[in-house]
Formats: sequence, structure tokens, C-alpha cells
Amino acid sequence: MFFPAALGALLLASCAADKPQDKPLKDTFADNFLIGAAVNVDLVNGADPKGDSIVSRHFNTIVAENCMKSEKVNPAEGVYVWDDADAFVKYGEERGMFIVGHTLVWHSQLAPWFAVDSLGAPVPPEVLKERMRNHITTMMTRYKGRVQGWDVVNEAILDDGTYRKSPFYEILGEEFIPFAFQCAMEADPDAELYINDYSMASPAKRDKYVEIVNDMRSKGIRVDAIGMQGHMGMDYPDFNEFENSIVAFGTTGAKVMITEWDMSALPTVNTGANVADTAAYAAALNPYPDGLPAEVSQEWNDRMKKAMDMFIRHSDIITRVNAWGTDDGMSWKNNWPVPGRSEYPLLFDRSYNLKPFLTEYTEK
Ligand code: 9MR
Repeated sequence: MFFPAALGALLLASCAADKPQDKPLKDTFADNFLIGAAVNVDLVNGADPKGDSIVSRHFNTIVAENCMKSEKVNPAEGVYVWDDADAFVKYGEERGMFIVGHTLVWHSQLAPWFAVDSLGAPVPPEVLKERMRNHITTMMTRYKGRVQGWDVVNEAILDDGTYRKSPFYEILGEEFIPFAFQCAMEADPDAELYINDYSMASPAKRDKYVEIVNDMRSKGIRVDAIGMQGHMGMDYPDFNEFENSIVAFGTTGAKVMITEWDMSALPTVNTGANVADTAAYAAALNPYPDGLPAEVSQEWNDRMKKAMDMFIRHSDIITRVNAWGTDDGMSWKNNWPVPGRSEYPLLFDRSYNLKPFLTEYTEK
């Protein structure tokens, strides 16, 4: 009896000596904002135990990377496939996390039936409104009191500040945004409601969002936060412009959230996050298949620290900072905009170690 117990203690001690555990990020940034990650179905279903261990240890908020998108959860009219979304919510609940649903109204990964009739022609405005209301109400009612915040409208504005010509816009015009928020307010008055987009450092896009949010809030339509996705690279966005957007968004009275943070370490192919904008593979675009060289890693960490310091500077209005994934190995950036690259964009590396720039905060 004595021997195995002693051996166990010895092993534990030697593991601890090899790698002291980092202070949890949620404790490190407790006075600043919630900190979290997008999680995928594998992680919540137990197929990524190491991913689970970092999420459980470090994060106090999670968002659904894919399982709540309409094409997944509502693939045909009146048909809901709940298994993955239920598992996601249960996972967050069991860990006492602030759970964010993503996303109710989005042109991309839109269920194919949503905006067309049986012949594939656009539905009349009243039909689309009815479908939007049903979808929003069904989703939010199922998770009432369990999902605390929702990305209600995602990626509605282009970088030049004009409306994206999505089916929602083409059929309903500008009204689709306030209509979606009105439905969401009614479906769950206690949930926070967010409007979310990428390339938010663009001045034209910034101005348009300020105008849209001011307009809705002045009419009593709740928008609780503006989500700045925060998909970044080594040469974009301009942090001064990003910071100008944080400040401008704060003037609306809504909070600001960094909702999909990651930073590419690879050559920039495009600066947005539009899923459809892809490019062909070329070896020159994938320069570090076997790991980041030390100097590139240093440069990446320095830039991430600058971004984090900027978020901390504005933690009076930034209430949540959320990475778009857990470890580098699972990031969507490995396959976008160029398929098959080895990317290094997240807060944890492929071995689930915290990136060095974060230890500067955890070890303070
Ligand atoms: O990370 C997501 C990836 O796994 C999906 O294939 C893709 C399409 O659904 O969406 C990615 O997440 C996107 C998010 O939902 C909205 N903003 C841009 C994100 C990256 O494309």
C-alpha cells in the first residue's frame, strides 16, 4: 500500500516541478474583463481532453464556434438539431461560465431554406420576418437563463461602411437589424444582445456602427455591446485606428467586446474574416510548417501584448475578451484564407502551453 502512494506523490511532485501551473487567466484578468474562447463540438464532447483542461482552468466565458449557426442547428424549416448546441450549453453551465450564443442572423452558413421559397426565389419581406422571428425566438427560448449573451446580428456592414448585400438586406433593407434586435429583446429580456463584425478598425465601418447603434438605442431597442471580432495579423489592423473604434463605440453607451481574437503570424493574404474570401495554397505563404522561428515568435508576442495592453487600458468599457479558439492546432486560421497552412494565432500553442506574452501578466 505504502509504495504506490509514495510513488504517486513523487510523480506528482516531479510533474509539478517540471511545469508549474500558470495562474488562471480568469483570475489574472478578473478586475478587467471576462476572458474566454470559442469552443468546438469535439471539446465539449470530451474528444479534446487537453483543450478541455485549459478551457476549464483559464476561462470564465465560452462562445459556440459553429454549433449554433443556422445551417447546423436549424437546417430545414421547423427542424432543429439540438444535440451539439445542448452539449455546448451544458459544458459551460457545469463550469459556471458566461455562455455566449453565436449567431442568430448571419448571411454566411445561413441555412439554405432560410431566405428562399421552394423554387429558390427570395421570399417576400413578411415571410423572411416571420422566419427570423421564429428562429430567434426558438433559439433564445430554449436557452433562456442559461445563455447570457447572444451575437444577434453578425457581419452586416462592409469595410467601406455600406450595408452588405446579404439576403436579409436585399429583402428587408436596413430594417433587418433593428427587427432582429426587437425579436431578441422580446424572446429573452434578460440576455445581453450584441452586434458583431470584423475589420472594426476601418473608420467608415466604425462610423456606420456608431450610427446604427445610436439609432437603435435612441428608439429603445437594446444593443448591449458592440463586438469587435479582432482577427488580426502582424501588419493589420492599425492599433491606433482599432483604439479609436473602441473609444467611438464606447460613446454609444453600449459596452465593447473583443469577440473573436486571434493574430496570424503568417504572410497576410487578406485582412478581413469573410469566410468566402480564400486564396490558393503556395509554399511561400506557409513559411513555418515546423514551428515559428524565435524572432517571429517574439514579434508576434510583442504585438499580442500591445493588443492586450490596449484592451486593459479600456477595461472600463471592454467587458469580455474572447479568443477564437483554444490552441493553435485547432484554429480556423490553419485553413483560411489559405488551406493547409500551419498557423500560430491563439493564446495556447499546439502543446497547450500558454503563449509567453501572457505569462507576463500571470507572473506579475
Ligand atoms: O471558426 C469558424 C470555422 O470553423 C467555420 O468553418 C467558419 C464558417 O462557419 O466560421 C468560423 O467562424 C467565423 C465566425 O463564425 C464569424 N466570424 C468569422 C469567423 C472566422 O471565419
